[in-house]
Amino acid sequence: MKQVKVLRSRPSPYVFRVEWALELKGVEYEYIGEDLFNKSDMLLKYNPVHKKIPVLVHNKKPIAESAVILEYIGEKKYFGGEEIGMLDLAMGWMTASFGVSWSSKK
Ligand SMILES: N[C@@H](CCC(=O)N[C@@H](CS)C(=O)NCC(=O)O)C(=O)O
Repeated sequence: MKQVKVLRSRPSPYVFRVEWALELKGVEYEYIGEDLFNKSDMLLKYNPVHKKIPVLVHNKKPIAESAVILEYIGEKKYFGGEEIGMLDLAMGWMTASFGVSWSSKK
């Protein structure tokens, strides 16, 4: 079982940015698809205030709000690797979402 999960739904620019940051860091993660018209108990539990995706779950700890998630992923202490630049985050997910450079996930 993977330690990192992303509650997501497509298409969502917020989710793309988070997934792109994980790809840049080389972090393996599991997708958990959400039906935003019928939100799961997991989403309601992990993001009880806003009830929105994305939510990152790392070692059972939920983190909501894409900007907060990106900051968390960028921190060396959690996932190591290189620091992620703002340009990578701002632009990278666009190419990824069009299938230009997405490495392992289609
Ligand atoms: N400020 C949030 C916005 C996230 C957001 O708006 N997510 C949308 C999908 S793109 C959502 O979950 N909508 C469901 C709803 O509003 O009930 C973030 O940056 O994570």
